[in-house]
Amino acid sequence: MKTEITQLLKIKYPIIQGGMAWVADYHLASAVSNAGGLGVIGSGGAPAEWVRKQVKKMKELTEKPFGVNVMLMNPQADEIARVLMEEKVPVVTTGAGNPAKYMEEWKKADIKVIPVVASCALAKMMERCGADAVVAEGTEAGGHIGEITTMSLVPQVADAVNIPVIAAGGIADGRGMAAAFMLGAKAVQMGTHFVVTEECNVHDNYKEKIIKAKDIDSKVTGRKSGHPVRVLRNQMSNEYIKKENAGATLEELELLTLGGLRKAVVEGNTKDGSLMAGQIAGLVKESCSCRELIQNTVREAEEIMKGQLKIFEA
Ligand code: TUI
Repeated sequence: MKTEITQLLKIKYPIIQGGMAWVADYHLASAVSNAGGLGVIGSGGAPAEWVRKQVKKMKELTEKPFGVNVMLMNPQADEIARVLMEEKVPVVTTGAGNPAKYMEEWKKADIKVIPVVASCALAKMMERCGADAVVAEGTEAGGHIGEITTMSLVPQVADAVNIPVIAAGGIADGRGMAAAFMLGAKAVQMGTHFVVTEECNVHDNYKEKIIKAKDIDSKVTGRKSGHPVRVLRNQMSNEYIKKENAGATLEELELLTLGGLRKAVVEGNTKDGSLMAGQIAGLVKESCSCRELIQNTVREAEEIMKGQLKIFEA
């Protein structure tokens, strides 16, 4: 399955693994890269030296291309940006902000830069700054999100820029991948489905919550504070939304989410933790290896695209 993205990133399949904070460490990312996708280490709110160690481990475990995601609200983002150049990381993705100030240096260091965007305006600005591609992430995604759905965002971004577009948000199988191609994407980024893979080291309780989730089980916290985050519904999200609607202060609300992702990923605390996951969690029914997930997704997408005319036969 050759596309502009497989050629740009020198990977076998046009599947990028979302660089999920706390979730996507070198274990998951190396399994994805070794299976022919692009594994991405999620640096989230971690310190720069943690990122350097992760990258070194990654290099020991794979000779394939890989990436690191920089979460731009991290107070250590500047230091991390430097570590990625020093370690000659092949690909950088960014999230939750505007990476313009790093782009020139990253490009000089020969890094492929792929910002995650939730609007055409940021996509166009990133193209002007020299981005190699963009991930257009719809509001169906888990974690920190924008407002526009994948179905509306991807074709608009594809028309707005000349660099290749990667679709994200609501994609967990070959049907989603085929749909993304129809909308103009040249690859997909998946997060939620990779959380439940065998190589992903999150607590089993977190995986089980995703596997048991139904279509309507995700909720968005923080809409009022301007930092909307999609999580699986639990005691924390219920309380958060109740307090948010009652006009609680930001400080009060922040107390509820403080360290929430760590609680979910490390402790398996499904009551108070932030179980970040996308709306597509309801489709995720079982765990498998990263290789199986990637190959099944690609096979299903290819079969659908070959059989497209059948849609009109009924
Ligand atoms: O970044 C993500 N998803 C994330 S980051 C994250 S870590 C976190 N932990 C606790 C609380 C909050 C975050 C969990 N999930 N996705 C990429 C993404 N970027 N989605 C939306 C955006 C985005 C939104 C607004 C990017 C830029 C932007 O505006 C930039 C600007 O300045 O115009």
